[in-house]
Amino acid sequence: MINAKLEEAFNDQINKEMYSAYLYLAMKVYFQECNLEGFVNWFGVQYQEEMAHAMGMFDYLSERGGHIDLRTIDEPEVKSSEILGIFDQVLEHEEYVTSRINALCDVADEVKDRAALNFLNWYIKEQVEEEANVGGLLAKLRLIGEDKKALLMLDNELKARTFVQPVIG
Ligand code: OFO
Repeated sequence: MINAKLEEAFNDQINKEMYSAYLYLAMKVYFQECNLEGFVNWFGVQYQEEMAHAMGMFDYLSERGGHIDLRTIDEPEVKSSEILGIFDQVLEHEEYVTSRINALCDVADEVKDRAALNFLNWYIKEQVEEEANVGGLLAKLRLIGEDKKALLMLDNELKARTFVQPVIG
């Protein structure tokens, strides 16, 4: 049976992963309204990934005999109406999620749950990848600046991203 404090931390993180999905869905709406299909696709995949992260923890908590407590998901706020500003927010959000995963690991460490720490290693690696991907996109967007042709080329590139169901844990 999972420790109650760790169970609470997992439930909180499930909610945060679902919020991430909801935030990226709101960003997808923004790009739909700009008719930038590649960015729409990118955020659609991002949404699917976040839901997979949430469900990975959902399934794990269930496997460990924990109680899953589904909570209210906050309304997502897209803070900028500029593409660069939106990606700045994505990076800031991912850095926040990384800090929350680290905090979840701290709880697993505190209650000496080695199995949970082992499971959470997947999320640690995933966050490194997520931050690197978004950082790379931000660097490209900075290079592009006001060049609309280059932006359309990047949009075209982003159409190729596909969702691959991750094997978590
Ligand atoms: Fe779930 O990794 Fe992004 O937020």
